[in-house]
Amino acid sequence: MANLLEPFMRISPEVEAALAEGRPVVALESTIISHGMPWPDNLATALEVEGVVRDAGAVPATIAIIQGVPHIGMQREQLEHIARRGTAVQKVSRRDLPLVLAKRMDGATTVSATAALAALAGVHVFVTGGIGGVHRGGEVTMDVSADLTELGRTPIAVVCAGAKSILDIPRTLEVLETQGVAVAAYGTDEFPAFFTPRSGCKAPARVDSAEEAAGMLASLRRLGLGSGMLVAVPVPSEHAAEGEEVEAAIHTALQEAEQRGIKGNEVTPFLLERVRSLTGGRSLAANIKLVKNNARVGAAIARQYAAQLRAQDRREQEQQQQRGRSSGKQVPVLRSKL
Ligand code: PSU
Ligand code: MN
Repeated sequence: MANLLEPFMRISPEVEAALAEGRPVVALESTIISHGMPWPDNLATALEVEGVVRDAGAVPATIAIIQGVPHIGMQREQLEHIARRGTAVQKVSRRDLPLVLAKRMDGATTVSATAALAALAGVHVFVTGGIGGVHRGGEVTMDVSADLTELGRTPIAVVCAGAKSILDIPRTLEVLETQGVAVAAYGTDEFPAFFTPRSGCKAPARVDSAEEAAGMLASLRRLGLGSGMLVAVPVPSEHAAEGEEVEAAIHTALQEAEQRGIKGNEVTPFLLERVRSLTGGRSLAANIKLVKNNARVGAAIARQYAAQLRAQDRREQEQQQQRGRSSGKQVPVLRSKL
């Protein structure tokens, strides 16, 4: 099936078929593969997370840029290419998209670029590990991840485990509010802090099921606000990393970043890598478990969302048919296929 966005974007046949039929699709990012985890765990995790999404009844759409073309849904060889090259691949946030496309470069997309591309392709549920946020000291440096402003302008539900405490979590929540992002913690009142369910910050809202989260997404889309939402899933307690050990590693990593003058888009990858090596890889194990848990929840939300759109289509068609008998009007385009 020809795609209107070709050749600017390539949607895999599997993803395209699912979208055309209104079946659930879950977007996945690729910076977590290139910059968030080391080879070969990164490839293994990327494939396993896709498997979790499939097993939960949705189609995974991992997003990355290959020779200047955004791919929505990747072949195994393409994933392996990004995973092997690791940090040599350009990290691509929204601002980097024009350059990477124009120069026909490869790129691993962050939450911001992934969300933008997913929404263009018609995918409205997106799973990741942790989102970017306001960095500690961000009130001075203004280092605020483009992930936050993206959520303010893109109608998508991002499912994550909250934000790592390498970030300033209270200010991250403030910016999300300013951006108009609907933030809900999943099954808890507290906003989770990635490795631990506790951040000390109350979540602005709470949902207790995939159905409730999907209901929020459906409302947000129906209103046409154009902004997005964040579903923050706490790490299951059996996988929570030792809080104190990770906190100590984060403290050391932050000091090192400061001493070495790490700036801009290198800050997050530097901190993630230092925390991983300072905890002897234990944080990586927790990281992998938690992304898979998010994938299960995200796939369930995508399924519920698809079911809600289908139910809405049916209701509207019935109403239209009733009205149509008297006025002869056309039946509207199916909402589940938009
Ligand atoms: N936080 C994590 N793991 C990650 C990232 C953040 O715990 O892999 C990645 C995501 O791709 C996120 C990006 O979108 O880092 C944010 O980078 P920055 O802080 O430069 O905006
Ligand atoms: Mn930054």
